[in-house]
Amino acid sequence: MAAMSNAHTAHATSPDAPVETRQGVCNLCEAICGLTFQVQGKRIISVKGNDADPLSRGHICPKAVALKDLHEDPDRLRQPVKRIIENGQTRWQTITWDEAFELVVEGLARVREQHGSNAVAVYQGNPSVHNWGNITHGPMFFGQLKTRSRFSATSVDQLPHHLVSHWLYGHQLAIPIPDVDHTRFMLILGGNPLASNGSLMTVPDVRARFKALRQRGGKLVVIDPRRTETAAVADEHHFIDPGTDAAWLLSVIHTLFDEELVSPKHLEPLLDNIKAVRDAVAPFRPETMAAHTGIDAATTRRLALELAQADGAVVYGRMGLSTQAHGVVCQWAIQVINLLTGNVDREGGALLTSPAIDLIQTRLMSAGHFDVWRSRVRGAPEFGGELPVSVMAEEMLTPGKGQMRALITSCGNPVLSTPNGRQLDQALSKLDFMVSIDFYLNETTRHAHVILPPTCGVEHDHYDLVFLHLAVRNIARYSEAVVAPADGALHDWQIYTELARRYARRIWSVERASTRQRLTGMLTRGIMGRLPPRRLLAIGLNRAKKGLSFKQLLANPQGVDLGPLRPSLVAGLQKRGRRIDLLPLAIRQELPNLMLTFPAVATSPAPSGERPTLKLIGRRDVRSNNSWMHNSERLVSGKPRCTLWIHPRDAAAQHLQDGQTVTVASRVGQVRVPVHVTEDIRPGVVSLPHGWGHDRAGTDMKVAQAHAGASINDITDDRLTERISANAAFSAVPVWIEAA
Ligand SMILES: Nc1nc2c(c(=O)[nH]1)N[C@H]1C(S)=C(S)[C@@H](COP(=O)(O)OP(=O)(O)OC[C@H]3O[C@@H](n4cnc5c(=O)[nH]c(N)nc54)[C@H](O)[C@@H]3O)O[C@H]1N2
Ligand SMILES: Nc1nc2c(c(=O)[nH]1)N[C@H]1C(S)=C(S)[C@@H](COP(=O)(O)OP(=O)(O)OC[C@H]3O[C@@H](n4cnc5c(=O)[nH]c(N)nc54)[C@H](O)[C@@H]3O)O[C@H]1N2
Ligand code: SF4
Ligand SMILES: [Mo]
Repeated sequence: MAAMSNAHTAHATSPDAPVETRQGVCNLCEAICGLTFQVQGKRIISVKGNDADPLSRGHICPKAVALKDLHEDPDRLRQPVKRIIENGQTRWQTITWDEAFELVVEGLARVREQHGSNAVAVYQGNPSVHNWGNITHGPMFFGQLKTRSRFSATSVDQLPHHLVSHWLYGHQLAIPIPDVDHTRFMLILGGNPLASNGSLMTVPDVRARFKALRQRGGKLVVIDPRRTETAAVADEHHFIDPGTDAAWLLSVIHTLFDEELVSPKHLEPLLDNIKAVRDAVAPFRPETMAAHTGIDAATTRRLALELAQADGAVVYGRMGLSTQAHGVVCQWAIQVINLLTGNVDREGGALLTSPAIDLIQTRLMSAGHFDVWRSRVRGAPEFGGELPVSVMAEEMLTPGKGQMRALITSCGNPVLSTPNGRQLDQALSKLDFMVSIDFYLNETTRHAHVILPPTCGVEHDHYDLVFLHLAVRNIARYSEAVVAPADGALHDWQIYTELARRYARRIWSVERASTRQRLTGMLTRGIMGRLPPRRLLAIGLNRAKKGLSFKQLLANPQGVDLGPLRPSLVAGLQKRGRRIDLLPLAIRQELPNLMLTFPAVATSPAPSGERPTLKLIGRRDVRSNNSWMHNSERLVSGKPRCTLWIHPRDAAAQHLQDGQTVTVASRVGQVRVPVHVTEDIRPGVVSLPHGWGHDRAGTDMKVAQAHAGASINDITDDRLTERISANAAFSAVPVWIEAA
């Protein structure tokens, strides 16, 4: 690829500029740690945890320091670029924002005119929820596309949580958060907060919090096919066969009934269908399930008893549970256990938060809807207006009416992060038009015709609309930008504002709209374009009437403590005259099938016909952040982290030595990676982290290329999905290995 003219003077600064201290935040993961930066002009000198922060209390991990690397990265795009093909060679040319916006609007509008609005697809990746300008101003643009072809990282992640909360508590974001600071019994399945720093549970400094849990006499139990960093600090760890958690959780519910441990207490008057649940779980005896899960019946019965008897207990399940064939049943069963033991909406159990800006009460986020329409090719259900991303490539590759021909990606790298990424890679190369809002030329954005690069995290302000909703303690915290952006740089929200304005003008020059529609649109865009996120926050706080003002937030950049989590769910439901139906129809229908589908994995024979089938699972590392912080030398240096964990028994069966390179093959493809032979993984299971595979041609991330690794999603399977929601099923993918 030709060199890019990419002046990276943003961090240049004069040596005699004063050194200043600024309080900011790390927006890389859900822990949202408060940070103290030392800056000189536009140069970041140091990054430290902020001891005064009421939530993160000084916590910091290696990734926060890499915010400086991201800011200074010479490979980071700082001006829009367009892709040009000259003599068969791809070249990226820097263009003005004006030209870029016009190209994008024209490219999208043309596809819409020729093929209809659903031919334009959208994929919004994970940082969309870590960068509030996307939430405040993105909808203004995306709404105008009037497309049903919307996708996001939700369907490779937490979709089952939303669906279950939507059913049980009436809102997709009504997700009860573990009261880690007060619980006396915490059972974690499929989550590794010591590496991930918590998810759907914003819990910075989690190591200290777990230590405190044990010091007050509480107990921490981990169920995971791997002996994880979290398992290492727990009282107990039990290996489970991947993909079988639903059977185990159902056997826990069975035990609660069987041993008369059901005691919903304050929840009792709200619960419907308790008896129906008892009947539905009757076949799931711990004694029978043990053969599937690998957890013996005595352990299951004991854990159910300890859980029921603890004065404040909580079961919590994350990624490893949501992204498996029975992810929805898993997340449903967890809620049912917490409800039947009276642990929802009580101190030490699981509680809703009371954020200063409440996305539920303000109706900024919809309650959610399910299966109102389905995808064209496979018939997968929508949730909340989005289709599961496992179907995105086939919708682009399958001809016919409604075929997707244009794509907008924002904050996402689906080529590395969605199942069967190679297929998507191909599909993207065939699109009529693609635009990416991203500051890297990476595995996904290299297919774009135009890339619009926003500012990076330290260059804009923050208020965490999403993760303050999910935090284990209520706080409010507004952080100003740490360093000023380069002249002419645009924030994500400004990009959306401009796209919205120009797209409306372009579309309405040919499409019909009523005068009223036009006027409302113009008014909304006119007002929103003048209101940066911080002004909206000030207005929101004012309206919320919780006695907290934007001025107060400005005066307390370390954050304002709003206290521990307090019961509010029951009162909220009662106010709305709502009850909790313990057995939603889809679950009622699914449970009888559950046993028939074990093992919950594809059964195609091994390519060689002989090699044993192993079950592939994922892994996160504290120094890695999904697919995109790999261009920081300080994070990727050292031992290679993209290794395949394998048990000594399975290694011996194929005469593999530690460090040896193997080929891992699945139905959809293969990768080559070194093995790490370890007893920390269950026999029959192998584990590979995601987000790697930076050796594709045409990217421009030099550090990442030098530490390429391989992409697990070249072997995960777009046909393996969660049975109800069609969320990606990354756990228990059948694979075969062979010395390379
Ligand atoms: N350092 C770092 N932190 C991150 C991220 C990152 O990439 N790096 N990503 C962020 C994001 S986007 C998210 S969503 C969160 C996710 O946060 P977590 O859910 O805590 O993520 P993981 O560390 O992947 O933990 C998943 C666990 O599930 C286990 N597992 C896999 N299959 C099964 C199974 O079938 N049953 C059971 N019981 N366990 C299983 C895996 O071994 C692993 O330990 O992390 C966030 N934080
Ligand atoms: N096999 C397997 N696959 C997985 C997972 C797994 O555990 N196993 N985990 C899944 C999970 S939980 C998630 S959340 C997804 C994540 O996958 P994605 O959401 O698709 O992508 P990320 O890897 O988070 O990449 C983020 C992209 O956004 C860009 N970016 C960063 N900040 C900003 C910003 O402020 N504005 C804009 N416009 N762009 C920005 C980065 O340059 C990068 O290109 O991966 C999923 N894929
Ligand atoms: S745990 Fe690390 S990556 Fe996550 S917010 Fe805190 S400093 Fe950032
Ligand atoms: Mo995620």
